[in-house]
Amino acid sequence: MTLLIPVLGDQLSPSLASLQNVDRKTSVVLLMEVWDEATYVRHHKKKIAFIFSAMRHFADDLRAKGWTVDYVTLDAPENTHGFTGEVVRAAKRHRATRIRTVTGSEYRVCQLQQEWGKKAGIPCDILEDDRFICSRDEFEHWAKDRRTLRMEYFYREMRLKTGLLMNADGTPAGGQWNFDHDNREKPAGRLNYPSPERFNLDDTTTDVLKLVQHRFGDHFGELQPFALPVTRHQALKALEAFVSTSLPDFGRYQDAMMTGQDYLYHSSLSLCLNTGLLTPLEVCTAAAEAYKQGDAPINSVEGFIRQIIGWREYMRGMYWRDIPRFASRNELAARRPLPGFFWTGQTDMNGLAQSIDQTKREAYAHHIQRLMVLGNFALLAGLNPQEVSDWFLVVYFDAFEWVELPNVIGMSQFADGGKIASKPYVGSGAYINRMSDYCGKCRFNVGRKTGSEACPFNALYWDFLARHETGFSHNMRMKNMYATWHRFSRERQQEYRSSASAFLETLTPAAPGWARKA
Ligand code: FAD
Ligand code: DLZ
Repeated sequence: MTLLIPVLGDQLSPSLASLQNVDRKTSVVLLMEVWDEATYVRHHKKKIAFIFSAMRHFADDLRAKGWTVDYVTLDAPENTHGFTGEVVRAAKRHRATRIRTVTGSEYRVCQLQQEWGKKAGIPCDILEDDRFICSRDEFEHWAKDRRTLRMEYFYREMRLKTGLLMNADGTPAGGQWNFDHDNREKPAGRLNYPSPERFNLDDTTTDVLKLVQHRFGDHFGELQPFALPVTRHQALKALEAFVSTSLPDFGRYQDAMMTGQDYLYHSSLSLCLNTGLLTPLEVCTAAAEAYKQGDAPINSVEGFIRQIIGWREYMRGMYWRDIPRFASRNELAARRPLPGFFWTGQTDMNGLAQSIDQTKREAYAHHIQRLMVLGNFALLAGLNPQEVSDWFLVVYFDAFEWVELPNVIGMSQFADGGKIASKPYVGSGAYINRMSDYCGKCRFNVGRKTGSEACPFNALYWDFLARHETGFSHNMRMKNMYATWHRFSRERQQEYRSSASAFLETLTPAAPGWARKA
């Protein structure tokens, strides 16, 4: 009687359902480094290194707790380089009589898991992933029969369910559910910015870095320096450091962008959350505790908790409602190829250049850089959402399809026709100038509206609204934008549109093969 327990690269939680209530003496945990997963898109080098190192450390932690672990490295001679092949091989190797696994976070992987039992010729139990706060069934129950599925109402349900930031009488702490309106400050340059907790390399990570440089050296991004948390212990230290140093100012500077400040007051905990080194509930509980102790204000703590029990859980629910169709949605019929500068960072638009440069170095950009610089540009320029989505899936250390896709196709590119966002997230150069210091150092002039010296975001913004007027003019949240557009003279409108066309003509498509093998 041997139970085989395959654990996937984003299931690195001691609390994982498949590891509970089983006899360790008759079980073998299987972790697999496989080429198929490392290359189905050509992930950023840092992301692969992080996942392999975290997997290897997780295996060591399990062994120290008395588990038998079979760890298949990428270089193992017989490695079939696919999940199914490795599960079948391990089932034979250990004469397994049963497989027990937690459902994959991505549709593609779940499809593979369905075959495991049949291919290995033994029963395979697929358990629910209970590390999320809202189960897929519970989300479906919330969503069915609703006309619109806005995050805010879902979030309130999650506040009630978890009791986070709730008063004893069922009212929200601080008297409001949402403090977003307090969270839009641009920091003055003189502030001392905190840095996220970073960690020294050990032998395991050093080996992984060599492997990644050797096998994935031609992937996007910089591998070194590498100092990410790769164990649960380090992830807990990173959480502690965030709560004590950054959380107090997280709220007011949440939307700000500053040259040379890659993280500002953001947590960069997404990679720990998405791989299971931390659970969403423990992260939120730590933040709520800081509020209770008077160490962080309500606008910061509420804003932070909303991102996790609100947006993160909601995105997962929306992903499972629409996948596999989600991946190919293109409701705005955007067809322009992704420009090459997304990969090289070589553009005169400073906000884009800065955001791409830090993405290359860190495999990280914070939410507003992703949404209002990179995503905003892609949407305004009418870039093909599937190419945009592939780019986002490759470049960020936290990018897993279940969370990347709804953020890109839904929230950022409006390619789902508005199921996630009630209006497109678009802004002209004025928005970027208000929230960052990028424009002062840009060769384009953010104050100029049209012409070759003007910030391209300005003409692209009006051109986007004009292109999609039929679709959006009835949207009440866009009424003011269209009212302004219609106050412009015909000539001025034409100038915006010609300026946008002239700019779009200058874009050179990316060479094939950056995101997926050509
Ligand atoms: P913080 O600002 O510190 O926020 C705390 C946590 O809240 C994050 O760690 C994350 O777990 C969660 N969170 C915040 N916003 C969102 C959101 N919109 N959806 C889901 N969770 C959220 N997030 C990913 O985890 N993976 C992705 O691949 C991803 N792709 C994105 C693509 C686009 C175009 C956009 C606009 C957003 C994307 N996000 C993604 C959401 C968000 O930008 C990141 O979660 C966040 O920037 C991670 O940095 P952080 O940990 O410092 O976040
Ligand atoms: C992203 C990734 C990478 C790069 N490599 C592996 C791997 O070698 N082994 C593994 O178990 N998981 C990897 N992952 C994560 C998977 O692609 C996928 O996101 C999860 O298995 C979904 O549950």
